[in-house]
Amino acid sequence: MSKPLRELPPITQELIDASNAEVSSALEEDYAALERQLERRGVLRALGTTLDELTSRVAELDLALPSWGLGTGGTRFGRFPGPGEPGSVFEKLDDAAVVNRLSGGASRVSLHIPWDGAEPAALVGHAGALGLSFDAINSNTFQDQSGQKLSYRLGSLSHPDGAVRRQAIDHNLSVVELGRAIGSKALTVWIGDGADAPGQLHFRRSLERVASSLGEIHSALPVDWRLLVEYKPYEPAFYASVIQDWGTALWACETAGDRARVLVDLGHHLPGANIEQIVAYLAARGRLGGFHLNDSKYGDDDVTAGSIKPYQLFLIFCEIIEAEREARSAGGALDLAYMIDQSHNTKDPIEALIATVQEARKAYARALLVDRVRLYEHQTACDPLGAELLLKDAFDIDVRPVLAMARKRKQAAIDPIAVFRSSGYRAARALERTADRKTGGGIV
Ligand code: LRH
Ligand code: MN
Repeated sequence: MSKPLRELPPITQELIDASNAEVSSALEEDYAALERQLERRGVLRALGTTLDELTSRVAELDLALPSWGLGTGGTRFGRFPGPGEPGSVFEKLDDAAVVNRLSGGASRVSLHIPWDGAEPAALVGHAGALGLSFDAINSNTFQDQSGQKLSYRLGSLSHPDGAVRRQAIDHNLSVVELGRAIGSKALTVWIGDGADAPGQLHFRRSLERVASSLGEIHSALPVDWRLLVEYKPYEPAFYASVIQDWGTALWACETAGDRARVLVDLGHHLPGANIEQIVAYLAARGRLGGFHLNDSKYGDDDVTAGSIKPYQLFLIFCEIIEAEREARSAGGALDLAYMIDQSHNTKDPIEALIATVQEARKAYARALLVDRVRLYEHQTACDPLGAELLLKDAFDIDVRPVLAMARKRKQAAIDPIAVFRSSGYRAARALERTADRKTGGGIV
């Protein structure tokens, strides 16, 4: 009999059940109405599925939370810490558990080292008691740590100086060791390496150096691990980034080793980039590793996924489902890492992350409702409007009863944000964590 999960007062199962009891009959009504509508329109019949099957598939979509997204984010112009924000990796895990308990869809956390460095046993123990586990672990050679011998100011895994590359590779290997001890199965590598001026970099040699460094890291990975290589067009480098786009990351992965995969951070694309097309191509090469979900209007804004471009998020999930069908029909499966990477500068991080789980599941549910057979017919018949309207038909379905039912059936909150706000969790943490800071509890 599994040990009951540690409660996070004032967020208790009792509070969730009480809130659900108030809104459950309205949900049942909305769910039944949606089922009748989709049956009348023949949508479920065409897909050969039922609304309950769809709801269980949506409930399986579980996102990994970024440890760094549970505190208040900031920009170079400043950071305005919110009340009761977490001051240690353990307090971040507590808050992550609240997101999971209320949303029913975020049972893993992605750590960033050395930001979250701690004793593996303590991490596993604390997370386990909360019903959490660890997803991909992130290395960091885009900042210098105190006591570090060589600086990453002008590069790390691509640095012309082999000693700097050695130091960066060793850091990644030590992160893998910690990851192995806490149960992670993947290493995420994002490097800020690049140039601020034309002529500063030898493009080809820089790329070859980073691919060889990644190759060394790949060969040291445990056999059941993957290496996730994240690309980014600019920032912190403002003329050229060594791993600037999906093609470069694909090249680096194919050079580094067969368990290297490309990580698609939605914010790491120049305006106008067709991300769903990139996802389709990476999957076709068998090198799609996973996502850092977020949204953006301008640059790498790291705002809440689906808050600016929900249709793009829907189209991305359409390509994921298509790639999954193709992988399954070839006897394989896609094993993607669904992680969030956001910076919450003005929103409560817990609320924003709950909203993100909902937006991702909303996009996924709508994409599951696309009649692919008829879509192929429109594509084969070169009927652009037929194809477009078919996608819009799915996108326009109000799937919120499915999302709420998926939460209810996982004993999560039918209305998670309302429960969080009415719980007073943040105020309670504000009292407790401020007191801790004063008495030196917790890490400032
Ligand atoms: C780089 C990035 C990367 C992380 C960092 C926190 O912009 O997306 O994934 O290491 O944000
Ligand atoms: Mn990222």
